Amino acid sequence: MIKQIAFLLLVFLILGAGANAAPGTIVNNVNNTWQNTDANLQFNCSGTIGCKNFYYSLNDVNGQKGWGTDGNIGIVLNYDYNHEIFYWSDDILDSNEVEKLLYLAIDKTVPITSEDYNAGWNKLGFDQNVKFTCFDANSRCKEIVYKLNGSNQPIYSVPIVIRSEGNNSIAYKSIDNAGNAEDENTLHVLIDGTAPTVSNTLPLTDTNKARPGVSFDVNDSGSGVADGNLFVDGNLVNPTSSALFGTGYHKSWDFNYDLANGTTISVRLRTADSVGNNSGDVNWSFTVDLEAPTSISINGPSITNDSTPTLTLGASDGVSGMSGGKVILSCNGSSWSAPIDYTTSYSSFNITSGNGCDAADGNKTVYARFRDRAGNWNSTLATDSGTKLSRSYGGLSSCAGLPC
Ligand SMILES: [Ca+2]
Ligand SMILES: [Ca+2]
Ligand SMILES: [Ca+2]
Repeated sequence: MIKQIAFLLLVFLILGAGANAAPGTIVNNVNNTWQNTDANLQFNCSGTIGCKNFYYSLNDVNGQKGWGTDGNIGIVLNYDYNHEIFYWSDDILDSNEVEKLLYLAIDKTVPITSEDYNAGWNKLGFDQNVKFTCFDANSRCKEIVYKLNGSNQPIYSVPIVIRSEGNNSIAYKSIDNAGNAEDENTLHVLIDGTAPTVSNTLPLTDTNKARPGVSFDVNDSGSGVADGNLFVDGNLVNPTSSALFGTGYHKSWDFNYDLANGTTISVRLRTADSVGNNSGDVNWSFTVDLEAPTSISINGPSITNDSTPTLTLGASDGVSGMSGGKVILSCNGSSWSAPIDYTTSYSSFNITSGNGCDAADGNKTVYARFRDRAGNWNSTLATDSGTKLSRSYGGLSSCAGLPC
């Protein structure tokens, strides 16, 4: 029995001395998820009698490297792919290791977000949906994040609904499963609920022009003025919007024939912005006054020691009238005071200085010119040849020029 055991042990030792265990290759730096950087794989081999060759198949391309003496082989993967690597080693007695397989996924490419929304101006009262779609060819999309008017929002999941008037900004980007983040994009949802405003309607209530220009300003805070119809005395004078509106929104239209004195004209303007908000009718009217004031007069005290004596003024006007009219005064008929509102009694004109006046005692002459509300002066400003009234003053005291 002992002999039999000894024999079996001897056989085992002999067989064991002649057998050779295949080498074992391991790999480091393997990331089991998608990564957005290059992969530097480090292979190491261990074998009882020394590793000889390293064999690999990278994405069906075969390669071979000798182990040499350092026992370390590196392979760099630097492009997007879910890389498939078969690898094994043999040793100096050509014992082959069983083939091994690893996958390594690289994605260095950012995802792309597409958007679906109405890019132009929209009318208030209608929901505006903004839909985002993310595309990523490798690791696939993880999430879409966005900010609405600068405020961070929950992860995008369903179409965003915008209802607020104004310029609503949405900044957004997608992120993939490897952590690649797209550069932020911004879109704008434009909603306009405010009608255009009309201002500076001219002429005012009266004009002194026989062919006045009808003009107005239109502005719109949102989508812009897009349409307008101007009616003068009930007649549509500018039937097309392009003729009315451009970039400045100040428009005018001139009569091409003379209007008679006393004619009253009514004007109606209808405007709308680009999304249809309507200003409604804007109405104004004016009357043509082509005649200067009449029955003009100026009177003052016959003698005074007051450098600003009370002047009694008078004028009448047939169409626009003197309410809102003006007066200018002068001592020589050529140098005039600034216009003052028309009044029948005025005591602020200094007859001893300025406007052609001097400080000397003696007779003074004061000239007056009158303008009606529509702007008609009773003579031109450039000369004194028009209608003027004068009044002589005398006997200014020795303290002339000073209120004594
Ligand atoms: Ca990607
Ligand atoms: Ca508007
Ligand atoms: Ca008049």
